[in-house]
Amino acid sequence: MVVWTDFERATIQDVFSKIDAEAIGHQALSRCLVVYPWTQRYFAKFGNLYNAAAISGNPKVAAHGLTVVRGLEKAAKNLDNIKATLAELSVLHSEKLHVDPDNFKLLADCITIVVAASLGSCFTAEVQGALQKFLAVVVSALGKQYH
Ligand code: HNI
Repeated sequence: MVVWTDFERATIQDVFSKIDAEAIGHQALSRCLVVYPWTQRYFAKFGNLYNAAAISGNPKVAAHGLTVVRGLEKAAKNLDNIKATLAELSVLHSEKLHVDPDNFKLLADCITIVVAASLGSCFTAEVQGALQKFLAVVVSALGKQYH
């Protein structure tokens, strides 16, 4: 089981209370689809992903970005049980969506970047450490149901 310090627990809750979930989700998913264009293949039914402007202007990308952050919030509320909390989501990504689990880390890095930009000087090295540890645990949990 993952051990969390009091600082990490408080920081993770603080980050999720400070960020604008809709904006962060939208920006992170848009960035992922632009920086790692192969991730677009999973979102064929979203329609126009032709270039960066089309991606960030696509309402389905915005809506799905928020869905991703809602998933992260659920994990943040269950820090001592992230694996079980995300087990169903892991099965979905593996068995139904067939998402290559390497992509989880790529989206997690985009989330780190947009949270950093949003929090500015509040995003200290210690805050980054806590957030990246949290995201690494989420990435691992999402990959758990892959065989
Ligand atoms: Ni992901 C659906 C959370 C990474 C492709 N994804 C979801 C849902 C959540 C979610 C929540 C909605 C499930 C449901 O409907 O029951 N995804 C997350 C989280 C991460 C993540 C927390 C990592 C931080 N997903 C990824 C990545 C890809 C991805 C990296 C592909 C590159 N996800 C999808 C697709 C769907 C999806 C595709 C279905 C979308 C739809 O609308 O049908």
